[in-house]
Amino acid sequence: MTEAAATTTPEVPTRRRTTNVGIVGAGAVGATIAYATLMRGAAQQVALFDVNGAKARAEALDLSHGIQFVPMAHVEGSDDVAVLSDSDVIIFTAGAKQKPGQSRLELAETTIALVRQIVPRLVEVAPDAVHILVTNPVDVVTYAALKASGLPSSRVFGSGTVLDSSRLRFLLAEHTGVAVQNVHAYVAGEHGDSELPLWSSASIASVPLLDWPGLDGTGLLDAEVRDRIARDVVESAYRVIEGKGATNYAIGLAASRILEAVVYDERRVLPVSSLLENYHGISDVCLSVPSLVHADGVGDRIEVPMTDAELDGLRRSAEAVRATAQRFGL
Ligand code: 6V0
Repeated sequence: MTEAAATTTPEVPTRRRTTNVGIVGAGAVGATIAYATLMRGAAQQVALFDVNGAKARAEALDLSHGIQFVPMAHVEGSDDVAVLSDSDVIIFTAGAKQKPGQSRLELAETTIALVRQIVPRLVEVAPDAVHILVTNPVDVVTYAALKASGLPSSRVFGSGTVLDSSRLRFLLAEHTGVAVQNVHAYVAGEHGDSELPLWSSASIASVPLLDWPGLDGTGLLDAEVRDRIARDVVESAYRVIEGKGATNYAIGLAASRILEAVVYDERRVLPVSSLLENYHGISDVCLSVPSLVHADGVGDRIEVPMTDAELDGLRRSAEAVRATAQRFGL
């Protein structure tokens, strides 16, 4: 054996290539998603795009001043969409706030016009990106973005009921006294009033939720308690907004968690909102159901077994979202 052949090359750690994340809208939600993403080290380049350039630049500067304390990253902000060039993932949070006297429907109309105007530009500057929509009404906005993008449906999906499911798990954990990590339950359907918890497939520490005996007989989950918790999930956003004008922290964490599932090709099951094709017979509507999220976006939807009542609820939710979409000519 020659001397050269005997020499072993020292192992050079393979570095993951840089992940670029673009955020559209540097408001309360967009800036908090950027913050959560940096804290979790999910991206090395974070770009904020907002029509309000001063705000985008200021948020980027503020975040940059904290880079010393998080995994390495670079943050930029601009009112030029080119700042999002070559993003691997784009998270869309832009939206007008409700003006005095403006109805929710009018607001939705403005938002959909915004999506139709911006999304084709995003596809131009970042042709390979996976798009995650957060702006409300998120299911209809996702559908509009998908149509405007011309991309395969796997690459355009909404944060959907990931946040609502996390609220549900929090409330169940509080009620039962079991850590939220051991509570497994999904909210499916619209991110909004017609959403529904999938009680029949939920479990706590491997015990089916509907059979949960309670710790020492406390924390039982009878129909009355379940109804109250389901109502709380829907109303909790209104309560936060009443107190502080917006919700940003939980959605910031939820969106950065979805982002990680894409960036790390996790195949994690998350209830994101995507175009359904014959999911329990439901088609051509963006709606949240437990789905695999990986590097190419959203993959298989999990056909969770449902009771007749749950299926009815999901179909009603699909109808509600479809009706709104049709109102805007989608
Ligand atoms: P915000 O603080 O008003 O921020 C919106 C930002 O969008 C502002 O900075 C605007 O300048 C910017 N913007 C407006 N038009 C454009 C444009 N054409 N191009 C670029 N930027 C633009 O709102 P906030 O951040 O509180 O909320 C953003 C959206 O997220 C709203 O639609 C919320 O309803 C929605 N949320 C969705 C949640 C979910 O679970 N899906 C949860 C919370 C909020």
